[in-house]
Amino acid sequence: STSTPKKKRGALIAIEGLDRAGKSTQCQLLMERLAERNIPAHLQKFPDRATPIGKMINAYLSTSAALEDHTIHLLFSANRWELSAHILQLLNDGVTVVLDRYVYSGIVFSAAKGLSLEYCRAPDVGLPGADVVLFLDLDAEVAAQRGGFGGERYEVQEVQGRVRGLFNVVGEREGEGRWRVVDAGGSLEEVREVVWGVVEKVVEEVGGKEVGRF
Ligand code: DGP
Ligand code: NA
Ligand code: NA
Repeated sequence: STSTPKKKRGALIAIEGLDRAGKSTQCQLLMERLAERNIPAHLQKFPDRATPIGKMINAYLSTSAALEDHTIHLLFSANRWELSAHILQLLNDGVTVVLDRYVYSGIVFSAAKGLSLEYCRAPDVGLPGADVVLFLDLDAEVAAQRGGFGGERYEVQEVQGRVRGLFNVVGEREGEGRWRVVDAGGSLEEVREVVWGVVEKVVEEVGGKEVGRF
């Protein structure tokens, strides 16, 4: 072909799991590894508590504000939408984006309160689709023993147990190609190497493929 080769896009990597599964630590370790390999990368945490919507979410999570279930659900989704154009831009500029939680947390934490899975996924439909989701899987009891949960809403073992079951339901729908279950019960180094083994391939493979949509 005579056209100039298209610049390789970045990969969209979502890290999911229960509270205390080690997501934020693994995101940090992954960012370090990407930097070592000279792969341009950006870390985006959800919820992003810095925006005006994020401040409302923070007030809800810290239990200083009460919000009706559908209302807070839509705010979490709006928080992802308000950052979606930026994420898309980064990906198309060749930057790999690592997400510390994404639409999957969005679905399961609200579904754990009794909202239907169909309702819960609807507002996120159309967001940039993750190329791969690493689900850091941990028994809710083990999670609770890891220095204990903080005092935020949802950080109780019973809720986390329901959330874990729902993550597995949602993961089955996503299929093995996209959804990778990682045993988060191992050491930091063990988990880091499993995560890297998956991410290295995905970053290589996304190549000329367009960014998908959730
Ligand atoms: P973190 O900042 O990662 O500790 O997450 C805050 C809490 O909010 C955590 O318990 C998971 C939950 N959460 C994250 N995203 C969503 C979402 O989109 N919807 C709901 N309902 N909860 C979420
Ligand atoms: Na938390
Ligand atoms: Na975290």
